[in-house]
Amino acid sequence: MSPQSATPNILISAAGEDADWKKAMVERLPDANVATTDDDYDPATIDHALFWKQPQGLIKTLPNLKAIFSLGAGVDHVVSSPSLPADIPVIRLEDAGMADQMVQYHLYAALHFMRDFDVYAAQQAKATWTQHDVARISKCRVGVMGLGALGAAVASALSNLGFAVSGWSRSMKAIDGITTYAGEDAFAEFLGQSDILICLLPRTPETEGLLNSSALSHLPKRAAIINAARGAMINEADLLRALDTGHLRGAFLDVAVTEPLPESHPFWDHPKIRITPHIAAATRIEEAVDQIAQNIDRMARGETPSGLVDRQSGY
Ligand code: NDP
Ligand code: OXD
Repeated sequence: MSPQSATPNILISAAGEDADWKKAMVERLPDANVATTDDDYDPATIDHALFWKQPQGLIKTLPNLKAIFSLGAGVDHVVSSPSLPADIPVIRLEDAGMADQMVQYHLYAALHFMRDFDVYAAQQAKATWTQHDVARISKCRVGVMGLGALGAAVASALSNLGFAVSGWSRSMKAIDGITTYAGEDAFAEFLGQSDILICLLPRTPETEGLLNSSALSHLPKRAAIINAARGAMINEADLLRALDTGHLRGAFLDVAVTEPLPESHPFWDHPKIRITPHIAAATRIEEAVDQIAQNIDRMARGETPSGLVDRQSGY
C-alpha cells in the first residue's frame, strides 16, 4: 500500500454508540480529526471510516475514503454494501476482547448439552425427578466450524476442559489437541463426528445457508448446534425440522436471520431452543481503538494493515 497523508480524518457510525467510540478514538489519536455522523463534517475530507451497521448509502457519500474499519469481528455489514468500491481496504477487528467472551459463552452452552441440562429442563417442566448417567467429557465430540481469532480460542478452551475437539476451516490449521479438517471435501466427515456443532464462521456467499437439511443430516443422531456467528448460516426451517423429527437434540442460538428475533418467531417458545440476543461477545472499545490506531499508522507508513479483508472470499 502507498503511504498516506499525516492527519487522519475519521468518521464514526456505530449503531448508537458513536459518542463512546469518538471519545475513545480522540483519546487514542489526539491529533486526528474525529467526527460522528451527528457532527458537522465535510464528507469530502473523510479518509477513514469506523462502521458498525452503518446506514445504507453512507459509504457512497464519502468520495475520498482510504479505508473502512469494522467495529466488530464480522464485516458482512460492510462488504454487503452495494456502494462499496472494490478497491477500498476493509479491515476487521481481530479478537479485540471478544475471544474470552466467546470462550465463556461456548463453555456454558457446550456443558448445557454435555451435562444434560436440556434434558433436566424438560423434566422440570413435567415435575420429573429422574437421574441420568453423567457422560465422560472425553467421549463428547465437539466440532468447531471456523478456526479464526474466535473459533480457535473456543476450540482450545473446550479441548483443555476435556472435550474431544475437532475444527473445520477453509485452509488447513494445526492447533494443539485439535483434530483439524479443511475444505468442502472434508465437511461431511467433520460433521459426522460432531456431537456438538459450533458455528464460528464469517458470513460470506459460501457460508450463507451452509447448515441446511443436507448438512444437518450428516450430524450424528441427537447432535446439538451452537450458533453465535450469523443467523444466515443456518436454514431456520431445516433446523426446526431436524429438531422436531428428533434428529437434533437442541440448539443454542445467539444470532438469527432477522434480529431482533420477531416476537412471533417459532424459535422463541421451541422447547429445544435456547435464545440469547446477540450477546456472545461484545467488542471492547479500548482494545479495538488501539488495533484501529495501529492499523491507521501501518497504512500511513505504506504497510498492510492487520485484519485486512480478502474481498474475494468476503472475510
Ligand atoms: P476470522 O475471520 O478470524 O476466522 C474465520 C474462520 O472461518 C477462519 O478459520 C476461516 O478459514 C473460516 N472460514 C471462512 N470461510 C470458510 C468456508 N467457506 N469454509 C470453511 N471455513 C471457512 O473470524 P472471527 O473468528 O474473528 O469471527 C468469526 C465470526 O464470529 C464473525 O465473522 C462474526 O460473524 C461472528 N461474531 C459473532 C459475535 C456475537 O456476539 N455473536 C461477536 C463476534 C463475532 P481460514 O482460517 O482457512 O481462513
Ligand atoms: C461481531 C459481532 O461481528 O458482534 O463482532 O457480531
